[in-house]
Amino acid sequence: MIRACIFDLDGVIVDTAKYHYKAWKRLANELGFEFTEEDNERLKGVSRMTSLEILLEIGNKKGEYTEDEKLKLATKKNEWYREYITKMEKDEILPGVEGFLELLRQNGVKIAIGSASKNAKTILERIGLIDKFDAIVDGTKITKAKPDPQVFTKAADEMNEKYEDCVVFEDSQAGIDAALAAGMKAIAVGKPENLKNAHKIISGFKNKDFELLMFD
Ligand code: GL1
Ligand code: MG
Repeated sequence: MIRACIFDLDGVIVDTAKYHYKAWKRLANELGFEFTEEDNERLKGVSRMTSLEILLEIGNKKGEYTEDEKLKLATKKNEWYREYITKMEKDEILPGVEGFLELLRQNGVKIAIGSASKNAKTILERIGLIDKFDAIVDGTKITKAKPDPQVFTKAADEMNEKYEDCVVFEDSQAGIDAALAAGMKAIAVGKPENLKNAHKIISGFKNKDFELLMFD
């Protein structure tokens, strides 16, 4: 019996994945290499500094920067990213999300955010969803990034729910792996070719009913 749903933020609740991509691509281009959408799949769900490491590996620039320089590069990316998100409007909430959250509420299912992003609260405030969740676990509260299950187990703990009674909604492979490692159900949001091993896969929340939370 599912008692709680834990949502990733970027690419699940709101289409900020495109802004992360835009900002990382801008950084890659400035460093002199290309960064494709396919490359970007490897960064999804991953923390800021690990994302930078993967990006530098893609550009064959690993080992070229000191820790201090890397911190500056990540900060620059974050400043660009924040420029994009501070202009975001409520209409950037992905289709069907608000209705689905409401449906869960009406059926007594708890809801949480489990995101690697340190900008999660800024975004939730911006789109007017900050008060909707029973727990918000973001990049400021965790020490281990997805695919480690910490972000999701912490969310379940904050809601006082058992891991096996939780379902995670994720658009990244690292996030699906994290949910499975926590012993939770995983529902992938996106394209099957990018997302393996989830219990279910959906393209979005439009017209989704309570049956989505039924598993054999
Ligand atoms: C970090 C990374 C992003 C993305 C998010 C998780 O966000 O920088 O590329 O992987 O985690 O969705 P942030 O920089 O906002 O902490
Ligand atoms: Mg995501």
